[in-house]
Amino acid sequence: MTETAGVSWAAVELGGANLGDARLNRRLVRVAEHLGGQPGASIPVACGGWAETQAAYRLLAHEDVDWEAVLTPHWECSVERMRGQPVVLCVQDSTELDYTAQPGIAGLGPLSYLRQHGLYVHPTLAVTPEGVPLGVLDAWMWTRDRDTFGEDKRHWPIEAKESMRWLEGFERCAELAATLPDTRLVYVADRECDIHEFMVRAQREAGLDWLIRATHNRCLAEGDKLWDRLAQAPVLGEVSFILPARPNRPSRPVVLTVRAERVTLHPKGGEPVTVTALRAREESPPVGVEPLDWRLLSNRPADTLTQAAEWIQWYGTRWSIEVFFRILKTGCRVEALQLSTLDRLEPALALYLIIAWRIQYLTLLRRTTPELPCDAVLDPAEWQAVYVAIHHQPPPVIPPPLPAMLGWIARLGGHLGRKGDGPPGPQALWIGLQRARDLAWGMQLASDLHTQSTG
Ligand SMILES: [Mn+2]
Repeated sequence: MTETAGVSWAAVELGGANLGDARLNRRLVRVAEHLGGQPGASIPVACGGWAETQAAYRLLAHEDVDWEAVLTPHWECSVERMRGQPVVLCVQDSTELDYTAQPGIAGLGPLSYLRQHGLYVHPTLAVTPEGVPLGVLDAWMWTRDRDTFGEDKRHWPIEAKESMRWLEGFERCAELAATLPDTRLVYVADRECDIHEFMVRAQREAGLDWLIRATHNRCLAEGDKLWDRLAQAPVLGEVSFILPARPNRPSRPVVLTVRAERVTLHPKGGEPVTVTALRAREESPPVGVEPLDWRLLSNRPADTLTQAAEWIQWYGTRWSIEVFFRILKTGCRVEALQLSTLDRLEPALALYLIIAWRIQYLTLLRRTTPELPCDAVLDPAEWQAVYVAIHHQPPPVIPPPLPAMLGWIARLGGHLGRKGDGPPGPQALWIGLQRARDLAWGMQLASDLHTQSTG
């Protein structure tokens, strides 16, 4: 594509790449522009031609291009976005990527079942407490071993277990926390992270707070059990909020009774760990509805209702990573990627992690930063094309505000914007963004032809 007036988002986000060769660095940016322009398309369709497609495949196959090299420049940009924030939640979770439909990809392993074929990804998403994603900080990827599949691994050392990902992810956040003295980082994870070795490791780290959901009724130092103790812990008060809708749950107002107590977990033969245990429970849910009941653990005290309410809100923000996975799988369709080996799939997935983050970032900015001009996140060619398509007028000199622009992009993506439709979601935005990219390309082409015929 011919050059546009400004610098593309991919050049900003990945321009700092160091793949050991300037041409390779430039190719990474170009491939990201192509794939990001049509996130749901196959690589050949997104690249828009055989030569560009070949260049993308060569990039992914290059021995110096692995997933970490692809993510490194994005990490650096993410850290800069985090720097201005008082609090950043480092949310981790795992998801499986199923390539059973493509048995030809070498290097994959079984998933939940031996007949499945794929890999696991365990990213860390940096999110503000309001839910604005700031970047992907880590992306542990692993495959299961066919030979030990189904074996009882409980006696395995933690280093050999898949659970190690939670500790490794914690280490990575702790390293980051040391470089961000003015930002408080909080590691947030779901029940899968209720691992004693994790808490032992985490209690040695002063610079990183953590908040996880409990799943085990653990033994306490005094000989009683965690669930019993929590049931009798002092009530701090009540918090009420509107529980947002989820795929299989409508939105509803909830009132949670909050209890918290400092306890020492002491498993037989294990190291004692002192934590705050908090329980937030819906005492009178609507008839026939499962009550909300969260048991959370953290290194920090929760002595007041205000502190406890903050934790509950932060744990609620963990949902951002589920939305992120949806964008990655449904929006970017990464499980349809057709590559011959895991070595090529991993850098491609790293690119799509960045693309998925960008879609989520754009969606959330609409709600949180009304004063931001649209060129803060969109390419000039993109926003100008959207403006022309919606208004049938030349674009203004001053870029319109981002929320208005995202509304127009969502309209291109099928969001009707009627009263009661609510704000556009990621789907309308990613479809709209693809259309914006096509429109920008068409306008550029028309303008080039015009220049040729008149010049
Ligand atoms: Mn999980």
